[in-house]
Amino acid sequence: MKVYQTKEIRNLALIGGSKSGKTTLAESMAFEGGTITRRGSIDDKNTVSDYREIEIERKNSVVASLLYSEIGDRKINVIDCPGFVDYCGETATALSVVDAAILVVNAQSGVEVGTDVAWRNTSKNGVPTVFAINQLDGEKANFEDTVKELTETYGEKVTVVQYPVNVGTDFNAVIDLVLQKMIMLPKGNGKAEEVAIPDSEKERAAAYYKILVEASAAGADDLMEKYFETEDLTIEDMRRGIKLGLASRSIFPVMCCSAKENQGVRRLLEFLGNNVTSPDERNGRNTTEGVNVKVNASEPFSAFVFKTTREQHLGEMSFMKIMTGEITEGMDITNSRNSNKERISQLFAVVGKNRVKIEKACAGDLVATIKLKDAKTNDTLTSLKNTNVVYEPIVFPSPIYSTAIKAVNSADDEKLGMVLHEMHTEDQTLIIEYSKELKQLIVKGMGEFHINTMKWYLNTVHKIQVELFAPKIPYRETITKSAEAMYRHKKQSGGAGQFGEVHLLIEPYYEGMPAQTKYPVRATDTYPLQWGGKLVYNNCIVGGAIDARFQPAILKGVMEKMEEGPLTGSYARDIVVNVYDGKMHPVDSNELAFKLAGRNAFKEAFKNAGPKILEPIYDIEVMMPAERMGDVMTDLQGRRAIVVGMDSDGSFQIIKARVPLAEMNRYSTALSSITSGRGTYSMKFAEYTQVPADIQTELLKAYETEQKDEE
Ligand SMILES: Nc1nc2c(ncn2[C@@H]2O[C@H](COP(=O)(O)OP(=O)(O)OP(=O)(O)O)[C@@H](O)[C@H]2O)c(=O)[nH]1
Ligand SMILES: [Mg+2]
Repeated sequence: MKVYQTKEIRNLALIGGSKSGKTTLAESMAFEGGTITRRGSIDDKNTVSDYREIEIERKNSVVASLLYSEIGDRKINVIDCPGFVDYCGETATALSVVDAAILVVNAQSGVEVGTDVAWRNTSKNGVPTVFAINQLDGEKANFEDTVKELTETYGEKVTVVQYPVNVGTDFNAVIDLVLQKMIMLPKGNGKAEEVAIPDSEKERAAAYYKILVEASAAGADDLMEKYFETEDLTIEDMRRGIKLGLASRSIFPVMCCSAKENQGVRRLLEFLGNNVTSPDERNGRNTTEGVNVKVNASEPFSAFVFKTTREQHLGEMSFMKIMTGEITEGMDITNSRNSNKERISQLFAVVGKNRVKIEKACAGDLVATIKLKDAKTNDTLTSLKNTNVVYEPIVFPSPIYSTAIKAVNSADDEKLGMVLHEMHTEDQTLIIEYSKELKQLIVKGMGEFHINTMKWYLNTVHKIQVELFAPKIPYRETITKSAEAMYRHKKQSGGAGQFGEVHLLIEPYYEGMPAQTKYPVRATDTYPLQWGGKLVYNNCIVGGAIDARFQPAILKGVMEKMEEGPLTGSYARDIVVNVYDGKMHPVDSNELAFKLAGRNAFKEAFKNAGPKILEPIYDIEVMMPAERMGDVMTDLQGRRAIVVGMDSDGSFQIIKARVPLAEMNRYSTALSSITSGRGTYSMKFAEYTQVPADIQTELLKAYETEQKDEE
């Protein structure tokens, strides 16, 4: 294979609604670009892109696949992303390394949930976007309605560059306004043919052309001026305007195809090759020090690892975008994260499941290698001369769905932990945490479907049967008023006895509070707690009632009870402890005795200090189509939410609210059903607040029952 130079490379992501035809289009692109010789199909389960067992079984994409096509002297790299919103981490990956997106829209169903999500991702990342209206051969295809919906939803910058002469089973030609030709598109693998626009289409073509010219004028100031003066542009100017406007997102060209029948695909590739910028022309990638590095072939080698996968028979495969310089087989490189030296043993151009061995690749290219000892997603690889570069990581969406997980057979526990860890390295939107506090292994993901995919892998590939259940809520305990207590720990059994007596006063802690004056404080220490909040420990002992050497033991006893709060065993927080009196025994007093006395005195005082259970509150932002706002609001109110603001984004409304975590179990599934899949949300921890009295009673009861069960 030829070594492609930076200027000859184009990097694109195929994104869009689930089942709009991205993988089928990727297949036809690979076929047209000569990298496969036979077109597979989703129904025959033999595409190069959806080759993983789960993808074949489910007939949808789960993992983004890299493919490429060779068209003329260009190499067009395409990342085929899954459309299902739970796999949005894959889209985030792709959009962070490409220069444009092909947003595939199914002409049989118009704008869908996934279209919206994909669109928002391109706007958020500022990625130039071309719409490919697919499935024009489908019986229910409607081009005009689809375009109307697109312009209504995404604005007038959505501009027709091609339109189909007929749609449905008769789909066999498009009018291409850039070429000013009609392109005859035979179904299957026949060659497209350009002919003059027939008289019957001239009027329609002229109407669309007028809109295209006006839209392309927005691509550059001089074109705009020219257009204002003459209300027209030459074809060359219009073409220049499209290219510039695409890059600056002032035009979103609409192209036509049938991926399944391989109609319009070659022209789409040519259009992309001609109009999408080469990797060196766009913004580069920032380093962690904020320096923007542009793709550049003449610098020493550096690359960004954007994905790792585990491939059958090959092991771990690392996908990288070469940012600067070039990479060659056998090259020695360094991983900036850990300064590990690595050797590039083999280098591949990738077409889904197929790999083509290459010896060299240049800046801008997307390639893969295998057998790196320790390269992970987001790592920077450099040549030995360039080791101080570290590229900024991909920002993945935060997981919104949590579940507790355990192996059905406890003998699998260790393996489960290991496999989950491996899965996280391949999919960073899957987060694994062992919660010491809850004593549960927690998995967080992008939704119930995402978690089910994880379960499928565990069951089918790794043969681990698992159980999923709702995670416990990390409650906290605190007090609302002052209280005093004393405790005497006394034990006389046989030989040496134990004796310690502690008197203490506890108070609710708040920032900037004055010290109590009843018992003058002789020494004070503030302990920020790992689980949030503080413990202030005041030594107020006078006259040597308790030796200073026993203070650490008393503190330890208090801390132990803070770790396992007196009400429900949850962590306690925000308390001031004043130890003001006590007694010692000349022989029997020791650390253990004072620890137990401290612990029990604290527990006693806590009970009388207006103890309260606190629950975690999250800030959530829910986005939904305006017409579903009422239903979303009603549902949120049923979850004890407090609405704090509202906003809008196009035809979408945003509700900002504060909701107790305890009410958010399976929210993504509920929201999806209320909004027919069109709602999305994000959530972030805000604070701990007291639970309402009825809920406190319920929790206390539940804890009591749990304790009894354990006895
Ligand atoms: N009639 C028709 N069907 C198509 C076309 N493109 C795709 N399909 C069918 O639509 C279904 C989904 O196609 P895919 O290529 O898997 O769609 P996708 O967008 O990759 O789906 P996800 O990856 O799951 O989001 C399959 O049954 C395809 O055969 C097309 O151009 N015309
Ligand atoms: Mg797919």
